[in-house]
Amino acid sequence: RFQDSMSSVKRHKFWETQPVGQFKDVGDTSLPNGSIELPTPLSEVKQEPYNLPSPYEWTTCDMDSEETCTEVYILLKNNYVEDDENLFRFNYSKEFLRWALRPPGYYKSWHIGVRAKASKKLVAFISGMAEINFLCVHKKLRSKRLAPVMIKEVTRRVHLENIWQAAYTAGVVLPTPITTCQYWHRSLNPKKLIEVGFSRLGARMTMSRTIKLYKLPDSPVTPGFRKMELRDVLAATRLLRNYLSQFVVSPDFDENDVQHWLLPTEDVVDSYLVESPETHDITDFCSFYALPSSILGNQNYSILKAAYSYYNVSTKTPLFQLMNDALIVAKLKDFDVFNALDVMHNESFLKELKFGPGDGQLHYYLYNYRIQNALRPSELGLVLL
Ligand code: NHW
Repeated sequence: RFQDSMSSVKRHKFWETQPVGQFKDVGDTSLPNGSIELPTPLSEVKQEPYNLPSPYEWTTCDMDSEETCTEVYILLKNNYVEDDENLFRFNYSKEFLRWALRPPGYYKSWHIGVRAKASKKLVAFISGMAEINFLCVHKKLRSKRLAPVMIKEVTRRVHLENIWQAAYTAGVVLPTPITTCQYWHRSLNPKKLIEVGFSRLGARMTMSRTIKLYKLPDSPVTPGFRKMELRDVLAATRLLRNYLSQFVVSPDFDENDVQHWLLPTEDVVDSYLVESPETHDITDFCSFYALPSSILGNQNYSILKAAYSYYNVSTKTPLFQLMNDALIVAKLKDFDVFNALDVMHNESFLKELKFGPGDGQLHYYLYNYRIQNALRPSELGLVLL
């Protein structure tokens, strides 16, 4: 077959052994949607951890401990995801990590670290929330096949809780994405973005015309637009559950989840809603999380402040107007850029609100669940951190 794309020709020695959609099965309509492997009795799940290369040992990272949280923070700050040109690296804050890793009902045993036995230095990390995230191996230990052992170990610990599926995203192509999304970026501080190499001055544009182009009003325009509070959790949960039910893949949030994931936490996550001035009904909702990146090797700036669109629901305020208000409050909070994926109904406002397409793609995956027909990004109702 001559039409195989590069990615489907490439061998994946590890991923070919795992219960995930395989490239060779793409287009085979005889395969059913759903679980690839059936759950096994818990007594048959391997009881001991996988073996690591002998200089290393497993550690469970206690995220309640300030010291351990700092170790995880530093590992990720120095070794986690960079852009293709190595200009920026994610810099998840400690507060963010504590929030992301301790949702309602989380398992401490799913915060898995690897230490060098001799120095006790933390050299790798992976975490499970049955959403798998923060897989990171120290730069000096790359390409030693440590990642497959970590993935097998997190899988084992998830299985021990009688959970058999998981979701994850990655910038790399693996067998087999359920959908591939694109990041879009809305400049809030175009001058800084251009100075640090995040964006470029457009053709036939001057700096002052660019600044004018991205200028926003000083305050939100929608009457009744305000920050979400604890008393809004029930209304926000209803709004979100109703909205998310239309997508092929989406989270099943209850009130506890909404309180944890969406109630504003300073410098971590922010949510706003529209309360009708007449009826006091909550009609619309928008949210974003704060994920700064380190700027590598710039004299003037060390941190890029980025807001990432999270979950947005409009029932009365047009979505583009709601998101325009989200941009306004993000700008007031001094974010440099507002990022959004083309998931859910985001396509409908991206161009109109002057987002530009990024070069990064984000692939979404499910572990042990086959979806034979790839989804369109707009059929996906899931945002991972
Ligand atoms: S994506 C962010 C991942 N982290 C980074 O990019 C940080 C910088 N990079 C690194 O630290 C969000 C290393 O490069 C890592 C790979 C550790 C990525 N996902 O050890 P080796 C997440 O955290 C495969 C999955 O030699 P390395 C999501 C690769 O294809 N697999 O490589 C995490 C190859 O396998 P193959 C990935 O560079 C989801 C093998 O690893 C991957 O030293 C995890 C090579 O290993 C990635 N991002 O370390 C899966 N990157 O078959 C969860 C590479 O191709 C699954 N690989 O030969 C679900 C589990 C739970 C199930 C429960 C039922």
